[in-house]
Amino acid sequence: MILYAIPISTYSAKVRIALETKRLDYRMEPPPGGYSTPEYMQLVPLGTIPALVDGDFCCSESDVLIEYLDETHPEPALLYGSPAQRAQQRFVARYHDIWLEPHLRRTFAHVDPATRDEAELNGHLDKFQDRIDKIESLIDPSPYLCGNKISIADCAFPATFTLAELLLSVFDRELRFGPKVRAWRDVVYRHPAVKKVTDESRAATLDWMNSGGG
Ligand SMILES: N[C@@H](CCC(=O)N[C@@H](CS)C(=O)NCC(=O)O)C(=O)O
Repeated sequence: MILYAIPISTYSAKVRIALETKRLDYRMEPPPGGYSTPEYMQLVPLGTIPALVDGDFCCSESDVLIEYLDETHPEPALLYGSPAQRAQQRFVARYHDIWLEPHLRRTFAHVDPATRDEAELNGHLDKFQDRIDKIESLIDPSPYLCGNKISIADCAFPATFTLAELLLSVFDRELRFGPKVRAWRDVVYRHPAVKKVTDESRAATLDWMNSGGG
């Protein structure tokens, strides 16, 4: 399989955690021509990473890819338990993508102090922190977010929090995590697939930041 991805991409890290958890063979390649280019959009119409190629199959959208991997390679399952448990796992995964991560993404435009709008930046940072606080009422880690094993729910948050910690230090802010998220973080970053992928994405992000973030 080929995963079109780059090491600093948090959504790519999310799918890599699934691939590594399932111990699948894959090759990570940068999107041909770069993401959102006409060349890449011939392969992946939305132009986003990650995208997965598996024989004739070529698709994007991280949750779709994880569900595809779960159907084609069921063990270990990343959606498991009763329909209600699986719905909760999808819900928490979706909470990350729709309600939490976009507020972090909106801060990217303010990394350069020369073009920073402090009021707008603070609004995004406050909202991102609110959405982290909200997680406390959505989960009951046991010890993973939705059960006793890693699931689709656990795949996206690790790289987003790693990036957030690096980025917020640039803005002189600190992330605050509630007790449930802290307990989950103590466990999840020790999971071999999560550790491997987040160690690599942290190193790549630091290189990118030290090189001026261009
Ligand atoms: N909803 C998408 C989001 C993926 C995404 O935003 N990827 C970023 C890189 S982390 C990207 O490709 N950005 C390029 C663009 O938005 O054109 C998913 O879950 O895969």
